[in-house]
Amino acid sequence: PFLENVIQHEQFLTGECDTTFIDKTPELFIFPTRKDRGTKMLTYIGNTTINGVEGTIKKDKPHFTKLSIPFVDPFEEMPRGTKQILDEQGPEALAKWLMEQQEVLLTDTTFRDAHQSLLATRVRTKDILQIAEPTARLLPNLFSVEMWGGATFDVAYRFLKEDPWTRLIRLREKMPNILFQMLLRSSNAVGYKNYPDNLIQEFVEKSASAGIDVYRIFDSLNWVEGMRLAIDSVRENNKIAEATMCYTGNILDVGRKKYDLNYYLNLAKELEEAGAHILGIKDMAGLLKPEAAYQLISSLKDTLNIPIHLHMHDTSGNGIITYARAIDAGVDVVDVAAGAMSGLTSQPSAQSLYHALEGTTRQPKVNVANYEKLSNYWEGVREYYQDFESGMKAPHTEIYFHEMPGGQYSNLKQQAKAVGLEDRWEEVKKTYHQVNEMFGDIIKVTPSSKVIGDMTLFMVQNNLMEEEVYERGETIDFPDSVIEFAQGYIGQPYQGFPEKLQKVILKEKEAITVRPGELLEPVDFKQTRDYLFRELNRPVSSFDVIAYALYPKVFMDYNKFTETYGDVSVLDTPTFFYGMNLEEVIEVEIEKGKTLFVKLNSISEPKPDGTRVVYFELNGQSREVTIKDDS
Ligand code: 3PY
Ligand code: ZN
Repeated sequence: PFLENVIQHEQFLTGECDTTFIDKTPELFIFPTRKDRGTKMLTYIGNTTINGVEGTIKKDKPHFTKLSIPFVDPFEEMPRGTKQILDEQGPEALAKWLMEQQEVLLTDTTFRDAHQSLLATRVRTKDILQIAEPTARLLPNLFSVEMWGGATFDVAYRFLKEDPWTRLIRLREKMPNILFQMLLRSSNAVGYKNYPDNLIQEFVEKSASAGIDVYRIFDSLNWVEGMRLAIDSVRENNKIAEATMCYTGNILDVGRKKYDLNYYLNLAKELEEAGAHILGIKDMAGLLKPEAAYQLISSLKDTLNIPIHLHMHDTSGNGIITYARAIDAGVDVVDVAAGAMSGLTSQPSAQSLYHALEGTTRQPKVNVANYEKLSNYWEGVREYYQDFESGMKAPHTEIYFHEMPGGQYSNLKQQAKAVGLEDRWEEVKKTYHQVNEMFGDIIKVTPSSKVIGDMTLFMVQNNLMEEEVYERGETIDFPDSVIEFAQGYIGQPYQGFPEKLQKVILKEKEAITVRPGELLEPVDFKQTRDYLFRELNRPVSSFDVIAYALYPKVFMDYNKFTETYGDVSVLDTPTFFYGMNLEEVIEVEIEKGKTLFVKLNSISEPKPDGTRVVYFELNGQSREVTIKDDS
């Protein structure tokens, strides 16, 4: 632990250590007390068996078929990939290389957006890690793998009870050849509000050192002022700034002027001037129609000197045609997911696109048979997460009407259900459209989409009509996110706020027009570290400090959880979600080379105090834990 403490120490990491370093850092000599990992783990399994896990339906653990992990030879040399181009030649050379390729390149989003959009972001590190090396070896020609950022960071701590930094570091070890890409919400980082500038800079620096190469940087209102700091930070770290415009509306609709072709061309030019190595187009809801894609990409190709990377969701079912037209127009990279994790609210399928482009000069250079093998693996894994499926069974063209982002659809449906609006889902979608109009037709993506979503549920729940919002606004307590939006705390919408509505929401409150980050006190990292060290009584890394600064409560709850239950990331996913069935035996590798065998023997009837005793065998020895039955 001493060595671990030292190498994580901020001063040590800066390299400014002399012989007084050890004297001045007595905390390095405090080691965490060794707790009984076995008991903690049995407590988690016992509790999950009896009480279930938030978000899943409590039931006996279903039978799952064995996962098929494609065989790859770990002793063979790792094939070279885009990561080597970046590391050896830098981001500009990588961008130039990209423009020189004849075929379209692919970003695989299976590790991030695909499961964020299909399975409420619940895919655990264990399931990603064991397919990481096969992916690196079987698909070395990918442009990048999107595997971090967006909601994955928060959900890892909050629901999966695992550390997202560990996911990044361990995946990096397994995949040294392909660029790692993340989604960065500019001044919202991987959170839902604006953070101080120094936190954004620190986040970029530390994530870059831990392994991120490509940053897809967007602002939820397409407000370039809100993106500059993130773009500059990425450039300073010699990584790839993929400055991104979010696509909304429909440039083919001549009646809808706000977001027309010129709007996007001007925005793209501004982003190029702001330092983008690549221009990202983020069609978070899947609204870009095929002909619109052709016109947009063709015009951008005439306007820009940087490559273009297109991201979309396949909710309408038109994803592949849109991609095909975008590819005809010269797009350089598109986002796809492994077949079994593609389609609907996720990205279009990699294999479908491959076959769709047969006979053209731009067919991607990936081995489609290898993609099928990886896809088979994901088909099995997806079963584990069946309780998180949204229930959408077929393409939804109504997306063109409500414009809800792929990642929000299942989430909002869950939220609506939680507040008893399950039967009024149709009304919710209509109101979502109406609220967008009330707000002046804004870009809708995290966190601005949350503002629209919160206002929508608020209006439906309270049976509020639009006129009533204006008439009775003085007496209405609007949701916090809506007030913050009207205050300018998530940035400035294109063409401003609708004045009347803003006034009603703000009441006595003032609105700002500057970048919120300018007004926020910088984070004191040293003080935060000291505080965490005292509270957690364990070595504190820079990663912990950032996580705490982003979401203090979520991070502290996560730590409290691990104090009680230990590191549950080592459990297989069915056990993590459903606990164990009677007489079942599982193997848990708690660290490399150290495996525990766990058998669940029996569970007692509840005692008068509501507890049950759960009887296990741990490596052949009887063990019992007492669990409160919450039912
Ligand atoms: C995110 O911000 O997490 C998104 O995926 C938005 O589309
Ligand atoms: Zn997306």
